[in-house]
Amino acid sequence: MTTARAAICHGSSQPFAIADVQLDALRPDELRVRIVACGICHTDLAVRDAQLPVPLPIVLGHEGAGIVEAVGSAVTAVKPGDRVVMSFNSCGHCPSCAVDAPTYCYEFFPHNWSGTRADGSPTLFQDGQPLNGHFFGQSAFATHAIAHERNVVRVPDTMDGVPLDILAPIGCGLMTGAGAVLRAMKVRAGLPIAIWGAGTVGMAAIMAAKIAGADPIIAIDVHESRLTLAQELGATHVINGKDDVAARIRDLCPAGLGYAFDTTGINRLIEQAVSLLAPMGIAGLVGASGPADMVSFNEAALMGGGRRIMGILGGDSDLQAFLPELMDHYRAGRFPFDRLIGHFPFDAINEAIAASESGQVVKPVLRISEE
Ligand code: CXF
Ligand code: ZN
Repeated sequence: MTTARAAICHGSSQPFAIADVQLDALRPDELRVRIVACGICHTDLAVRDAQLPVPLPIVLGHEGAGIVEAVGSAVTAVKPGDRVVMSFNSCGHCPSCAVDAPTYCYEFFPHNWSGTRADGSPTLFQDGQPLNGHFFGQSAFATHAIAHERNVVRVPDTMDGVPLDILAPIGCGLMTGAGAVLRAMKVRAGLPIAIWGAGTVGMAAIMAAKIAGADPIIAIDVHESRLTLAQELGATHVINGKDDVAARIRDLCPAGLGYAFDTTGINRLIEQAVSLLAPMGIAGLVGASGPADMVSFNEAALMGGGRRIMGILGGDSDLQAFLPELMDHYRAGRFPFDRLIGHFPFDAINEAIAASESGQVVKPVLRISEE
């Protein structure tokens, strides 16, 4: 067993507490990563707040980056010493995985949210007792994590010199926003897009919309500081959500939107987004609303105009192909997501969460060990 320091989440009533834990021995298809940095995502906080069916207490963290320390006998894709970024896990053999759409893995829950390996065995222990972990096949709020070939991506040598504490968050909200634009909706040059919500996912969508050549690129948020940053990252127009958003969009795009992208999950805004589509327009939905919520839309307009509503998870990302593509965009200056990051020491995990919740930092990243 390997000893690690990990931040344990006991629920919303207590701060995360850093403690010693033990990692199980590696199985043939697993690898151990020494974590250098890990981003904090709203999904971590949704688990803390018991909004997702993930068992507590648990070691969270699903935007880890680090150095491979050891590999099981069946692992061939990476070797000790490799720099890797981590993302969600998947089974590799269901109908979705078979068409390289692993975000829709039929076995997503056991591989990511069960608190154990997919077969139910624990990867973490504390004082000899099993501890929930293996969150997104990693649990990277820790100095070390057990991961899999399918949820780690070797950082290409072209990225030498780009630190892991910048690359860490690439495998979640950033790929979700960019993948929604580039992979799912396949945004075409010259068509208008509006993006509701300028957090990590929305900002990634704005940068990707600029890469795709969308025009205009309209960002909507209620925080002026985010609208300013959105403009710096590629938004051609910004609208404060407190204003009359629909009227402003109709002014800017009288024929309607080619793409309406909602990252908020607020039903009123989803309905607004759908109502503003041009013929053949696509409404991409990535924000999570309540599990029992319903939205409504006008069927005749949707059908008659060939409009589409598309639910998108994880930007339809195929990790091994898409994360290196995003890293290339970063290196070329087209995807400057480092502008969103605020760094915190591992011990300051609770301060980092507070900075995210107050809106002060778009993407907090914990520095866990030296690269
Ligand atoms: C996930 C959901 C499943 C695919 C990757 C991204 N969201 C995490 O916060
Ligand atoms: Zn996430």
